[in-house]
Amino acid sequence: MTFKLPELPYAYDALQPYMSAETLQFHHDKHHQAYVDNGNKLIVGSGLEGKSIEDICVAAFAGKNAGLVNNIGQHYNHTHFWNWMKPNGGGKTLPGRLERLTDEYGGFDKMRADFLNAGATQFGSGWAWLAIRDGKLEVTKTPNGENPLMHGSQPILGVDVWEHSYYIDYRNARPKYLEAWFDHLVNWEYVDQMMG
Ligand code: MN3
Repeated sequence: MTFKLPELPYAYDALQPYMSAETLQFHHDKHHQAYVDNGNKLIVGSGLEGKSIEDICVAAFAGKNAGLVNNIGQHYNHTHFWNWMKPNGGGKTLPGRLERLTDEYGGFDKMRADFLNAGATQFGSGWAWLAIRDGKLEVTKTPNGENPLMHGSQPILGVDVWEHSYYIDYRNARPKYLEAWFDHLVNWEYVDQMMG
């Protein structure tokens, strides 16, 4: 099986003013495409051909295959990242299951603050996450192309904190990007779908 770049689920300019068309053109058409192309090359001869992308993430991390971890990991992460955003997203109204888990976690404001802090404090490139572990919500961060699947939990929301995700629109102001992203772009229905 060969992985393919998915189409964006909205127009390039649909997330303005919080994420520009220029950012999406570079991020989707150039960066994500490169992960797909490199991942497809690296998977040949790895013994993981034909496995699901989730299984490849887990096996590549366990096998310390850094090339696959980063490129197939980034393909997984970005495929969901486009869907974790939508025009007129954000807000505090969560789907029922997620609202219950968030209440158990300590409430929406604590979850938001912990998620933004995880993104702001990930040193260098990486991601901040909401994930489910043993039926409970957790907030985590990972470097480079890693994701929670590789660390034993189910990702349900992730934000890309590589500079290519925000530098055109926010320059070095990563916390401003994170706040705008969380408050105006998150597609909570897709987060709910990721809970299975
Ligand atoms: Mn990216």
